[in-house]
Amino acid sequence: MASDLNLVAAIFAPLALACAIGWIIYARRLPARDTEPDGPAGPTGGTTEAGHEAGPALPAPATASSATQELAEQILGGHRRALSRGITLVESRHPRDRAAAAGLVQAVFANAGTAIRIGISGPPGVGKSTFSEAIGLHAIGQGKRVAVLAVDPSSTISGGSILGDKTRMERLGRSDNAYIRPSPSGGLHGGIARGVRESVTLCEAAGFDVILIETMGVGQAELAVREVVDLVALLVQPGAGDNLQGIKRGIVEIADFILVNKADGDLKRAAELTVGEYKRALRLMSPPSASWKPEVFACSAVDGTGIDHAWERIQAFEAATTSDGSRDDVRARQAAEAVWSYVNLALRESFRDVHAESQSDVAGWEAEVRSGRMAPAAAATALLDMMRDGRIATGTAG
Ligand SMILES: Nc1nc2c(ncn2[C@@H]2O[C@H](COP(=O)(O)OP(=O)(O)O)[C@@H](O)[C@H]2O)c(=O)[nH]1
Ligand SMILES: [Mg+2]
Repeated sequence: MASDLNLVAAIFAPLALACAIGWIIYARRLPARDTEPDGPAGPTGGTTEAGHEAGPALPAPATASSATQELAEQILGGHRRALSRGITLVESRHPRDRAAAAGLVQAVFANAGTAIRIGISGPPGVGKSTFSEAIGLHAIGQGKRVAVLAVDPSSTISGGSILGDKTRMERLGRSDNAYIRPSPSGGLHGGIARGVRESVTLCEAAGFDVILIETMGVGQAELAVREVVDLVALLVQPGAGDNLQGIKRGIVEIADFILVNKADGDLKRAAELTVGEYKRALRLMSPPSASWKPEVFACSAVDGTGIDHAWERIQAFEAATTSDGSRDDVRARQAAEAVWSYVNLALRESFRDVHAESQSDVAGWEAEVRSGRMAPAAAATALLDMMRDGRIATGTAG
């Protein structure tokens, strides 16, 4: 015990000394940096002259630039190219786009929130894209306007799979009442692509009242999509008898619907058996929402079996969760959660965009942690202190 403490002291004393010296050196450089025309200053600087000290500040994006305002109006007018440009903006990884993206979303925000948001999950090849097209066309037949946001895992690897999805949804893509947007999975944060929540808002503002979000078939994304949708439909393969053992319980637990797809041809019988197995398995699990008991049924995205039923049950879900208020509760929680996810992301990015002089510090602390010399929490504290001292480039809004 005592020797442990000695060891810790032996490791930390030089580190603490190094940090202290580092702070002194950097603190002396601070004034020079504060004069840079670098947009809003860091958390410790410039707040008084900006007048931010009076109460909770209103979101800066409320003052969208005229270009952003124009784009917002075009989106509200239902212009597809504007919608695509808007989505590109909210997906952007450039910190300099962040303010414009937030301004755009804020400018249309009052006109959003109107769609039913549906997550389509399941392993690659199960038929998510085919199902999205089938149910999308069905909904359009019922007078709806449908947007599909497809996050493709393989797009960054093969570069070709987005095209594959587009061809798969060719019929839907031809409809004036559909909008299909494949998103590269490159900008993942928290498992879903960057900007998905904002893209949903933009699609709603453009008048789409059904939003389908096809997630990549990996566990993390399937859990994360729950943060932006009202309901999750999990597609599974027929004949899952043996691999029912291997079902990722967590993923089944987030599903409001389990759809055994490909219930056609030779697989019809297997699909029915699989439905029974999932129904039995679900009885042992707790439903994701108190106001909805998950449903299991078979469908075929190819021959259309069960698609009308799926749509009818989705609407039943919508009716049940809007009338008891649970949908709004869920959305409120999602939105609040999203605030912290952005803060999280922006903080991380601030460290990525750290001032050149401090870059070696950031790298140094990470190296200390990697090598096992420093505890992660201590490094995080040191990094946050750096930010408080203004040695991090937080002025990325411009
Ligand atoms: N037999 C049959 N094949 C299907 C069905 N749905 C999709 N497929 C096929 O399964 C393959 C993968 O479909 P896709 O929609 O791209 O799957 P995703 O990776 O989950 O998006 C394609 O060859 C589809 O034609 C279905 O209901 N029945
Ligand atoms: Mg697909």
